[in-house]
Amino acid sequence: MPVPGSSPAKPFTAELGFASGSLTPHRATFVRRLSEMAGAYGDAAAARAILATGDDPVVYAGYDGDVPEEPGHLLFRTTIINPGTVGSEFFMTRGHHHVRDSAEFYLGMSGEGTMLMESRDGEFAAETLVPSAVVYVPPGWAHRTVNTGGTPLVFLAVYYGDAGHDYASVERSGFSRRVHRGEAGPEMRLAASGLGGAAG
Ligand code: S6P
Ligand code: ZN
Repeated sequence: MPVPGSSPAKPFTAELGFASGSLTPHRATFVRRLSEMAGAYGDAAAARAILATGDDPVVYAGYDGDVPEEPGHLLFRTTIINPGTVGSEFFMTRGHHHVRDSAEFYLGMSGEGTMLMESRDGEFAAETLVPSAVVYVPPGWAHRTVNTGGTPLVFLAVYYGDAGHDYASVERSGFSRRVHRGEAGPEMRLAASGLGGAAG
């Protein structure tokens, strides 16, 4: 049954490039460079130093499936997070809440990473995102994805057509944990402040 007010979308098939993150057909693409999210990283001086060289690396990019952003539809989007660090903190997404608290799931397609999730009352969770993993994000949990590997981290996200994205709350207080390159591998560290308040 069509949802009142929604676009009369027809059935279709899209093709996913598991290694590249390509999505064919797609409605739009997006690119997020370091200059657009330098404040997200714990080491502001390291972010400034990279940008001062004149380099503005692409931290992540992706493709939006050709689906209307309307109630009743399921949006799907690929993301490709490049490998890299700012200081010792791994490249990651800005992270967001959905405006309408609603669930989402991610499918890992290539590379390795960690999803940081935080509920509105400050509960924290982390899940590993690797090929074949399906990670469930419950309604009301902010989420950020971190590339902890040496290759691009590629994944598909599926979420409600009217979910919307709220970046402001994450920009204000960040997540309570950060993921750094440690001597023995990725290390989860407490941030100076987070969505759940001061970490410690
Ligand atoms: C959408 C889903 C992902 C992210 C994407 C970029 O709800 O969670 O597709 O949009 O990984 O992250 P961000 O935080 O910049 O939207
Ligand atoms: Zn989301």
